[in-house]
Amino acid sequence: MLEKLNEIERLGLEALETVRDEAALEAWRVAHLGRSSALMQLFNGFGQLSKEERPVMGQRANEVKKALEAAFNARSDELRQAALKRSIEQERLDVTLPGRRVPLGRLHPDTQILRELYRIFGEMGFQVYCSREVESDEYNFQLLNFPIGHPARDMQDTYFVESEGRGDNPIVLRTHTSPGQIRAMREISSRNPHNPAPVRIVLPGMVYRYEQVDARHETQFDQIEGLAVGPGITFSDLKGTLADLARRLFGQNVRTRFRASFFPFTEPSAEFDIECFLCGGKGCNVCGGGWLEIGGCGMVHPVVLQNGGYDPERYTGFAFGLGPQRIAMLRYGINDIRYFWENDLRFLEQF
Ligand code: FA5
Repeated sequence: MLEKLNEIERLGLEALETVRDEAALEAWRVAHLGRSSALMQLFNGFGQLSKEERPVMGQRANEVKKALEAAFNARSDELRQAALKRSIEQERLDVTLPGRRVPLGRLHPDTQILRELYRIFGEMGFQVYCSREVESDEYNFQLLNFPIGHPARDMQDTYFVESEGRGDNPIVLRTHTSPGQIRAMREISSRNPHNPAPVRIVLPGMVYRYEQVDARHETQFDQIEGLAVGPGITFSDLKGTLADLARRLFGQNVRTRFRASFFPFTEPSAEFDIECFLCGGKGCNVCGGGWLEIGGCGMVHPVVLQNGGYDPERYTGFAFGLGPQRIAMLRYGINDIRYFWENDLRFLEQF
């Protein structure tokens, strides 16, 4: 039996030499130290030994068991160390590699131009007033002196969102920022109806029209409305304000012009144009004839003043509605307005 024990020890230690990974090590443990291993079988057979033999064999069997366990633990440590070494070598962190660039966002060109407009108008004493994007027909048209069926509505053929049960006052996506004029005047005049405070505000925001889309027309675009109401405001104030705006945006030598026009809510009315920088005034597919229309403007119509709570006998005012995207087109040399909302990074990354 002693020989058998020596054999078990020798075979076990030899087999351990060939173990190269955790799975093989576990298989070795089951084969050489597990319940059905030759060694354990021997332990089970000790009952049949004589009294004299039992302690001698028992001692030797325990020595073999300890030797195999110690060899197992040592091999297990070696394998763990080897695995660690391998993973350190293979997954080495090279701290000298340049980091991955995190793409940074930036402000949309439309937001950039709007912020510049807020700054310029702020310096001129205008406050920013926010009005609603979903309007009623009453505010979008009627209170601005466009009665039902007025032909001037055709210029702003539009999106009505809810008509049922609302008679002559359907809900509409606003077609211009001008309804904000009424909302602002009503809000300010309601604070002191007999002696309302003067108004000097700009109203930015999205507007929506059913439009034939081309290089300078979109169906969704933004406007920035301006409104100044007070005693003694004249058309010269309007011209001076817009000409000054153009100089602050494009420099002292910018050429501007006012063309007579018609809006039901201003009288007299004009269009405000800036010489097209894209073609140098020669005429291109963006401007048409060398000038790009930037906005409409005029003196606030007496009916509109009245609808806003201002007595037209005591107050006058001017208003304008500009297209910030058209301004950005001239400013940044963008030759098609459709680029603005296409979300094409090749366009957006240029600003
Ligand atoms: C109006 O919307 C008037 N509410 C402006 C106004 C305000 C006049 C206050 C008098 C007093 P108009 O439709 O011309 O006017 O539009 C004004 C500006 O918005 C245009 O000059 C242009 O810069 C811009 N705009 C108009 N239609 C489009 C469009 N489809 N796409 C992009 N920009 C447009």
